[in-house]
Order: sequence, then C-alpha cells, then structure tokens
Amino acid sequence: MTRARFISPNEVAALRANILSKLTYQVGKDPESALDHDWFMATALATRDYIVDRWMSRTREAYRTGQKRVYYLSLEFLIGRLLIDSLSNLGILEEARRALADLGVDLERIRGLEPDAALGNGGLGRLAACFMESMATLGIASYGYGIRYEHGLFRQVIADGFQQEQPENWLDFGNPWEFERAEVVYEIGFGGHVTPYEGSQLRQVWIPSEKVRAVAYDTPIMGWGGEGANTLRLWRSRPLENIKLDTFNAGDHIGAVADQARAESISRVLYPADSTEAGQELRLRQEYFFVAASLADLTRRHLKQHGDIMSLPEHNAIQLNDTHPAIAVAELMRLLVDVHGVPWNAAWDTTVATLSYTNHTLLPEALETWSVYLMERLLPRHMQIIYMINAQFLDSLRARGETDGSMLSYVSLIDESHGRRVRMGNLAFIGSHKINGVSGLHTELMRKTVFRSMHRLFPDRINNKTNGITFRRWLYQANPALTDLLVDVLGDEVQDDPENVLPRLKPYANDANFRERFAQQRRRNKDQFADLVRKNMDITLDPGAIFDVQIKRIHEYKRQLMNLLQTIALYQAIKNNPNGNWTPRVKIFAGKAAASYHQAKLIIKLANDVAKVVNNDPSIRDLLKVVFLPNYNVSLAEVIIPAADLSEQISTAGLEASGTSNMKFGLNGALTIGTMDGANVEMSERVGEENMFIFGLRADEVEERQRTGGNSSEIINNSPRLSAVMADIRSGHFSPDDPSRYNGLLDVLTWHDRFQVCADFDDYWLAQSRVEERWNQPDRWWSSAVLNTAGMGWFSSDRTIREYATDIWQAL
Ligand code: 26Q
Repeated sequence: MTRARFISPNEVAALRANILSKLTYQVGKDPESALDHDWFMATALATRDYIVDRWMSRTREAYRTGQKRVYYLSLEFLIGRLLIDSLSNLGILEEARRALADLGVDLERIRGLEPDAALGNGGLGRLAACFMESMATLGIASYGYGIRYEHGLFRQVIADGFQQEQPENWLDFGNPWEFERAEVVYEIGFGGHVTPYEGSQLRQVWIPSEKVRAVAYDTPIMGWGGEGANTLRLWRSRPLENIKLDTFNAGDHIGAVADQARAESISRVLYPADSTEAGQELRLRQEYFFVAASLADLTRRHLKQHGDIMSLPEHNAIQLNDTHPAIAVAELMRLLVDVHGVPWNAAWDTTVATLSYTNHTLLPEALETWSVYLMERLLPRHMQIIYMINAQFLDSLRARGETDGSMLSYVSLIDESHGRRVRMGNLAFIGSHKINGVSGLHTELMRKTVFRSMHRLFPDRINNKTNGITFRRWLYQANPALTDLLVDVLGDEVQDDPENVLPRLKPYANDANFRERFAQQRRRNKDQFADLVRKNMDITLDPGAIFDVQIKRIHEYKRQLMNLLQTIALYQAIKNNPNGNWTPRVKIFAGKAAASYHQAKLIIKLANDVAKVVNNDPSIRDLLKVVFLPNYNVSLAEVIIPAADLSEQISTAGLEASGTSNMKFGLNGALTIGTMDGANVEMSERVGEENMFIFGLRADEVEERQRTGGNSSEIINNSPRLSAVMADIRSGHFSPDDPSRYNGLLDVLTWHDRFQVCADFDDYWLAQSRVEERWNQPDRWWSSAVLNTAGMGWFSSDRTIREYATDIWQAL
C-alpha cells in the first residue's frame, strides 16, 4: 500500500542507520545472514528508541505539572502486536517501510513475525488495551497495571473439528517492547496470622507465612501523533530466593527449587475462561499478587511526590476492571490503617474516594465470589477487614431505618446461602465512589437487577460509560484502503478528529461514485482475505458472496448455535431448490471456547461438521461456504473485520454487556444483523435502525419468557424450518461417525432454552432474508455501509475515556 503522503528522506536515512545498528549490536547479526525474525527485532528496537524519547519527556512532564494520575487495574490486557501500531502512531510508518525496502526487507513480511501479546480472553482485555492507547492519546498521565503472564491465552488448534488447547509462548524469542525493572520489586505476602498493633484497636499487624517478590516490567504505549505515551506495568512473580542452597547441598535437588516453582506459578498463565469457574486458589493468588504490588507502587510514587497519604484521592484515581482486582478495597484499607496508621473512618473515606469499579457482566454464574474459608487461609487480615467493613456498612443501613432482613442479606458482603462466600461485586460497589456499566442498556439493567438495592441505597454511584474502540488500530492500521479513501474525501483531519469529522461522510452515501469506491476497497480486502483462506485452509471463497461473520468467544449466550441453525436452514433451502435465485454467502466463524466449557466446544465441532458437509456438497456449488478459522486473536480480527459485509451481533437481549467488535465492524462499513442488546442499541440510534437488521426479543421480553416460559416444543413444532434443521442434525447427517453427538445441544434447545434460540429463530431467518434483499440492491446496501462508517465516530474510545476522565476520575 503506497500512501500519497509526504515521506521525510532524513527520517528514512536515520531509521535505516538505526535499524542496521540494532541488528548489528543488539541482535548480533550480520545483514548478510540475518533472518526475517532478526530484522523484526532490529526494527522493533529501533522503533522503541523513538518511543522512549517521548515516553520519558511525558513522564517528566506528568511529574512536573503534578497532574492527576490514573491507574487502570486489570487482570487482562489483550494488546496484540505493537510494531505497526507504534510506527503508525509515531507517524513514521511509510518511512520505516522505505528504510526496510532500502535494506532489502519487506515490512509486510516481518510484521507477521511478531507474536500477539494475548494477555486477555476477549472483550474486557481488549477494552483495557484500547483504553491504554486512548489515555496516551489524550495526554492523561496513566498507568496500566496487570500481570506479565508467561503464557497468554492458549493457542487453539482444530483437530478433526474439535478444539484443542496448546500453550502459547509469546516470550520465547524475547520481547523487544518491554523493560525489566529489576529494582522495582515488592514483597507480597500470603497466609500467616494477625496480631494487634500495640495500643490500638483497629490497627493490626499481619505476619504472612509465605512471601513472593513482584518484579516490574514496563511497556510504553504510544498515543496517536507520537505526543502522548504512558506505561503498562506488568508484574512477574519471583521467589524471595532462587535456590535453597542448604537443601541442595543436602542432596535434595528438586526440593531446593520447589519454592521457586511455587512462587513463579503466580504469573505463569492467564486463566483461559471468560466467565467464572469454581474459584481456584491460584486465581485468588493472582488477583491479590498484582493488586498488592500495584497499590504498593502507586502509594510509593504518591508519597514521594506529595508526602501525605491522605491526599491520595486528590492526585490519583484507581479504576478496577471488573471485580478481578476488587481485593484492592481491603488492601488499600490495610495499607492506610495498618501501615500508615490512618484512623479507620478516614481510611474508608480515602479508599472510596480513590476507587471506582466497572462491571462487565450480569450473568449470575459470572459474578465473582470467594469462599470465606479460602480467604481466611490465604489473606487472613483482608478477611478481617472485609468483616469490619461489612459490619459498619450493615450497621449504617440499620441506623438509616433499613431493617428488611432479606434486603440486608442481599447487599451483605457475605453470601450465606451456599457456604459462606465473599461477594466481590458488593465489595467493589461499596468501596467505590462510582460504579459504571459499559452500555446504556447494561447500566440500566444493573440498576434494575443485580445492583437494585445498592442503587436505591447509593443512587448517585451507578453511571454509564458506553464502550469504545481505538480507531487507530481498528481503522487506520487494519484498513489502510478505507482510511485512504476517507482522507481523500474528508482530509487529514479525519484521522486527528474522527469523532467530529466522520459525520461529514453522511452525504456521500448518496454519491454513486463514492459508493463505488467504498465497495472497491471492500472488494480488495475480501480478495486478500480469500487468498489467506485458500492458502491456510484450502477452501476457495467467492469474493462476490456476502461475507457473513461471527467472530468472538464461543458462549451459549452469544448464540453461535443459532447462526449455525440458520446456516443449515439455508443449506436445506438451496438443496430443495437448486435452481432458485440464491444469493451466494460465506459463513465465517472464529472464536475460542473455555477449555472446560463442554457445550461451547461442541458448538465448535458442529461448525466444523457443518462446514465439511456443506463445502463438499457439489449441488451447493459456490452458493454457500462455511469456514471456521482456528486460533482467533487480535491479529486475525484485524484482517477479517475489513473484509466483512455482515456483522453477527446476535446475543440474547440483555446478556451482552456491550460488545465491542460490533463497533469495529460498523466503523469498517459492515452492516449489523443483531438483537437490541448491549451497544447495538446505541449503534442503532446513531447509524439509524434502517441501516441495520434488528430482530428478536427485547431484553424485557427475554426476562418475561425466562420467568414464565417452559419448554420450546411448541415453538419448534410451529416452525417447520426449525424442526427440519433440528431433525437433520439429530439424524446424524452432519455427524455420521457419531449420530448422537449433538443430542445434548438439541435437548437443551428443546427443554431449557435459557438463551431463547428457538424463540428468536424465525425472526432471525426473516432478518437474514432482509439482508439478501438489501444486498441485491447494491445502491441501498452501500449507502447503508457508508452510513455505518459515518455514524460510528461516537464509538471512539477517546470519547469513552474523556467521559471517565470527566465524570469519574476528575483527571482532565
Ligand atoms: C473470572 C474469575 C475466574 C476466571 C475468569 C474470570 C473472568 C475472566 C474474564 C471473567 C470474565 C472475563 C471477561 C469478561 C468479558 O470479556 N466481558 C466483556 O466485556 C466487554 C468489555 O466491556 C463487553 O463488551 C462484553 O459485552 C463483555 O462480555
């Protein structure tokens, strides 16, 4: 891709020299014998030099101006690759391309050698990564705090149609972006006992029985335009001592390093589930480990600059990304009361004023709780603090005349109903001055459902912050062809200020010539994507077909199964009428299932079984193809999304908190088929419902059906199409080697269809028919596509972050 943009020859020469010097002196290779990977390392290291200059001046400036610091605590940062991102945000992408070409190296080839930093499961982790980039862009002095997992999210391999999990080793060849800070180390305790502090009632001394060290690794994150940069500080766990020499000398060579292995297991691997499984001890250790290190680090920084712990909330804001870091409420209290000697009530006010909490799910099974027994064993002082907070909280409610016992037991920090468990959501709620949801609908449901009583008690706390995405990665880097087109008609300004400039694209929806150019860039992206599928999977796609895409974690509530049922219905319809006037379609799926999530893994197998039958049925010709792409990750999303015509956002209404890929597709001009769920609702307000294909039960109707509904037999019997599809699956047509393979999935649909697949199926089918009708009127299709891109400006994560900064952090 050549951009008609000014390229600075001086910059090219400087970069070339710098890359060569890194190759020689840091990678230790001669250009003659350097492999592509060596060139990647050299280029990344050269790029990092540019980043470091700006990073240091930003850090100095934040210190000098005393601006408020924002800390984003997240167990997940789903970063992806950084090379193109950094070069593009620095504004030297074309210069780097030229410099490498001069050296005989193709940037497009080496960009693919960078492993994804996959330190997250899905939406929540990717949101944290978009936020880091937006905070840097907006010049907010911010730090992301998390864990430097040695193994990120597992690599998904499809073997005979089944998902297999393989370890992911992103650090094997070194990480050119990070700086190890061997001097930034904190001791983190676990277990042990608590004794009173002399002469004080509430202040205590915790004597842990076990300690590990947290070592900092810093990665600079560049903002747009190369001005702002901030720090992602990830903690690695290390033993206090590497080896017990006396044990070793006594001949116990394994025992001598056993403690080391135990300590290092904390940062070994990301939990590969996107909803809570049974609370595992290692997970709680991870949560406390990174929270304790982060709070120790930020209070040290605060004290060094301001000297007084009581001014913490004036100069710092701490955002908790879901309840995963919620133990911060108790840890901050411990630091204030036990370590700094602050009186309890003042400590509580300080804690609440500093912390805020983002909720990302309402699914009851995904709300985090920990057994009191485990907490007492692992974090005895924190358990005491939680009891104390709870006692004061419940007392204060009774003093306000709130005496309803069932209400009090519902808001209590301790759930007494199935063993005694600490409710992390309630802890995060009462320990925070602001609690936010991630879309308008989700926030409204928070107020009405899980946090109903909390909301009545604290009516000012819950607020909405609809998610956003960084346009730098998801438009400029992922889709240079569309970006060039937008720059051509709207000017360079569209890249600096898309929120205000993109709406100016609206009139172009009526411009036939512009629509043609818009369609052409899509066609080129589809051609490229089809090449990739042919090379990697040996499946030939018709680039003229509708590319119909559902890519996300596999979860029953996201209803990939409903999409597959519709795919089979389409297959049957074509087979029954081979000479009908069919619109060619490619059904594209990708996504990982949690390793222990049986139903989700079966859905992956079904997608692959359906693909096998459909793609090898000669009577279908090229009218329908089904593709399940393995190992979905950020980098794969970056190539699929710009090639998509149709975006599947079909979760059961009320269950997808926001969704963010819906925004990425819309920005790139795909049309959405979706339910009135999460951010789809706000998208429909901004791009116009007539430019989307909305169907299905609304959230309140789902709630009503779930409350009163029995089985789905009647719905199935009344839908010949759905019945035929289910019968076909049950007959073993798609699984001749194991005809009953899908009986479990079908029985759930029939007897407890919690996610309303059957209830929504016919309306989904109708919506898909409207898709074809629109597709066959290209003027209307491409007009809607342009209006999707034009209407997405508001979904920039810059807008989201500005709202956090204004309403929650007071940091702008
Ligand atoms: C918790 C405890 C133990 C193990 C794992 C977990 C865990 C890990 C990850 C629980 C949840 C998650 C991730 C949740 C998530 O990604 N939620 C998504 O967040 C997005 C950003 O706000 C929303 O757009 C999505 O709607 C929401 O599903």
